[in-house]
Amino acid sequence: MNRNEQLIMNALDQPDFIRLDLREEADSTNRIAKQMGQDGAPEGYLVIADRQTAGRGRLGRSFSSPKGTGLYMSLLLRPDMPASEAVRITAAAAVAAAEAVNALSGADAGVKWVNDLYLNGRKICGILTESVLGSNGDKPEYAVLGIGINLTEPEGGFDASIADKAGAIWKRGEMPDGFRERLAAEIVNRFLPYYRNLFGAELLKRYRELSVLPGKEVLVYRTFAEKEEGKPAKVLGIEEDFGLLVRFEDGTEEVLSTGEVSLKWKQ
Ligand code: BTX
Repeated sequence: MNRNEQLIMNALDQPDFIRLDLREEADSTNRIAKQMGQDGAPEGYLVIADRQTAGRGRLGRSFSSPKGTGLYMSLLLRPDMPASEAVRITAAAAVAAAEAVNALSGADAGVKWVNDLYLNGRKICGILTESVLGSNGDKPEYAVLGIGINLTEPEGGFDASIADKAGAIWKRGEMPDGFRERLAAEIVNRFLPYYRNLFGAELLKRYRELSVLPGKEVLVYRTFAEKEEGKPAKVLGIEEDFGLLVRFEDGTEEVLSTGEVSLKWKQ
C-alpha cells in the first residue's frame, strides 16, 4: 500500500467495506466503477483518480478534472430499493460531501438542488449517480456514485468555459497536506450511515438544512436546449421525495423532479 492509500484506509470508519483503487489517471472513475459493477464486483469498490481525461457530468455534460487539484471518486453500490428512488443516493452524497468539506476545512458549503455543492456562490462539487437496471424488476443491479470536488483552483485558473461559475475549497498553496485523502475518507464515513437509511428523517432534515435554494429566485429550464428561455420562479422548499417546490410568477406551484429541469440561480 502506498502512503495515500494508507492515509485513506486509516481514516475510514469501516475499512472492511471499502476496496480501494487509487489511480493516477482515469478516463472517468464512474465508467471504471460501472465496469466493475458489470463484472460482478461487490458493493464498496471505490476508485479515485488524480485526474480524469473524460470526467462525466449529467446529461452528457463533462466535468473538468485537472491533475492534482481535485478529488474525483466513484463508489460502487448495490442498493436495495427501486431505481426511481436513486435521487436519494445523490441527496445522501450531497449531504455527506457538504458535511465533510465543512468539517475538515471550516468552510460553509451548501447544497444546490439537486446534485451540486456551492461555496461563496461558486460551484465546488458535482455529483453524478448512475444506476443500471437488472433484468428483473425495478431494482438497480448496481449504482455508481460519482463525486468530483475542486480542492484548489488549477494553475492558470479553471477552463474558460467554467471560469465564471467554478470555485474551490482552498486558495492555491493553502491546502493542508493529505487533505484530499482525509476528505475522501470523511465523505465515505458520513455517506454510509445515510445510505443505509435512505428513507430516514435525518437525511431529509440535513438536506433541507444544507440547501441554499429555498427562498431564492431561480430560472427553470425544461428542455436543455441552448435557446430556451428560463422561466422565473421562487423556490419554496424541498419536498419529502427530494423534489423542489417552486412558485412561478403567475402563482402556480409545481414540484420539480430531478432529471427533468435545470436551474439557474440568481444570487
Ligand atoms: P453537471 O452536469 O451537473 O455539471 C457539469 C457542468 O458543470 C458542466 O456543464 C460545466 O458547466 C460545469 N463544470 C464542469 N466541470 C466543473 C468543475 N470542475 N467545477 C465546477 N463546475 C464544473 C455534475 O454534473 C456531476 C459531476 C460528477 C463528476 C464526478 S468526478 C468523479 C466521477 N467520475 C465521472 O466521470 N464523473 C463523476
